[in-house]
Amino acid sequence: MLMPKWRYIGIAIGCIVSIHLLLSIHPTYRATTSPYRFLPQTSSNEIISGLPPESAVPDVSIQLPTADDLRGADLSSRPRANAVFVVLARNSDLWPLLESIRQMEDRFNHWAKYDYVFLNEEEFSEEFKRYTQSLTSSNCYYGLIPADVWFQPDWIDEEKAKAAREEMIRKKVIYGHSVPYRNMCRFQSGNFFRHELLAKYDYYWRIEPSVKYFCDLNYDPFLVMQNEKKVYGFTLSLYEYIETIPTLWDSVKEFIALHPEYVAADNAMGFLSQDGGETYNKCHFWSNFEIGDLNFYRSQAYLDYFDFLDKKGGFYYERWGDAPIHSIAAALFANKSQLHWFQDIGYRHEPFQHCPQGEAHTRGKCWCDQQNNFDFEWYSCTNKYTALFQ
Ligand SMILES: Nc1nc2c(ncn2[C@@H]2O[C@H](COP(=O)(O)OP(=O)(O)OP(=O)(O)O)[C@@H](O)[C@H]2O)c(=O)[nH]1
Ligand SMILES: *[C@@H]1O[C@H](CO)[C@@H](O)[C@H](O)[C@H]1NC(C)=O
Ligand SMILES: [Mg+2]
Repeated sequence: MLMPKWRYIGIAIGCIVSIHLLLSIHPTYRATTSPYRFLPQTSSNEIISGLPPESAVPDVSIQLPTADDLRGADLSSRPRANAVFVVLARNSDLWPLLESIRQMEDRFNHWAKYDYVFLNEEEFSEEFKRYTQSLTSSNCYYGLIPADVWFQPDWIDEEKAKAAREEMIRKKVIYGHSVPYRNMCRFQSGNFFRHELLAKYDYYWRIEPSVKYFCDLNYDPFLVMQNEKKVYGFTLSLYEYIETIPTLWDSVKEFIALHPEYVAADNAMGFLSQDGGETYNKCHFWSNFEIGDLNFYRSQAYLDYFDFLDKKGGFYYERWGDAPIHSIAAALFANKSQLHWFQDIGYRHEPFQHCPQGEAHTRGKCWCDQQNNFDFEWYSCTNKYTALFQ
């Protein structure tokens, strides 16, 4: 009988040898020249239970270091993306926002060390700057949004906009009364990526106040975006309130009739429509979480698309949200393989959450209840996403 100590050492050596064998035959690993050891890629599929067949969700070559690889490792020369966290916020959002930032630091950014850009149509207070910067060792930049890209444009007929707001109040549409909310939606739809503080970056991850990040992230999702040429990453999807977008789809159809060349060959129309584009099923990725390619928004296709929609006035005559605006563009102007469901990022924005299932939950040391998971609830659209790959 071996002494317990020797038994552990034996097991440890056994593990190292078998991991080494596994890695040495794995192409992703062989191609990697990284300062820390990577585990082989995980099929996105094996981390969820009760889901459609193996091939349902595209395989992603996520390179996964273990938590131990990261602890104390020298990551200074690790592969990085040119990426940034983007936070649109008011000074009054400070405290709920700190909850989100603190979690992002604890779960991911303490080792990844990406910058933050904070944007506001008013000057950020000294207090806001001090407390946000105090939570991170990364660079924080604070930008003022120019009035002409924030406020309701002069060419909007205020009488008509006001009548629309009053109608929405009557119908009890959430934020239906609010002009600032509409300014926010329009800015997030068509202008955030043009802010000068974002000019030097290629990828962004949006953070909102009062959200939760449940799991440790031991790989860099920005590198997934970059290596796989993804343009849009999400965790949650759902149906939009039709009262907020009654004429949006007609406008989109008009636009793509004018510009069929912008529609990607292998697009994700099936996520948006069950009749080949005739009607919109109201599905969208929930944009309070999004990891995206800024150059996608800077493309002529997106700029023309936003401009066309903006001229329709629907941000003010209705209450078009940035979630359907981003989602429709990503689904139509990119190939479906360029959308990515970040299944292993546990996330909550009231009142819904995505909780990683099975092995991913363990690997991420997630603290969400796996039973509390919106993915395949009736009001989720994620089954329309997975169906794209069946
Ligand atoms: N600077 C600024 N930021 C805003 C304004 N309105 C909203 N935001 C920010 O824009 C993002 C979206 O606003 P939210 O109020 O969270 O909207 P929502 O997620 O649809 O609704 P909630 O359920 O209330 O979270 C958040 O990051 C807010 O901090 C505004 O008037 N000015
Ligand atoms: C989509 O894929 C096709 C090949 O299937 C390719 O020709 C095209 O350039 C891709 N479109 C985009 C927007 O990447
Ligand atoms: Mg919010």
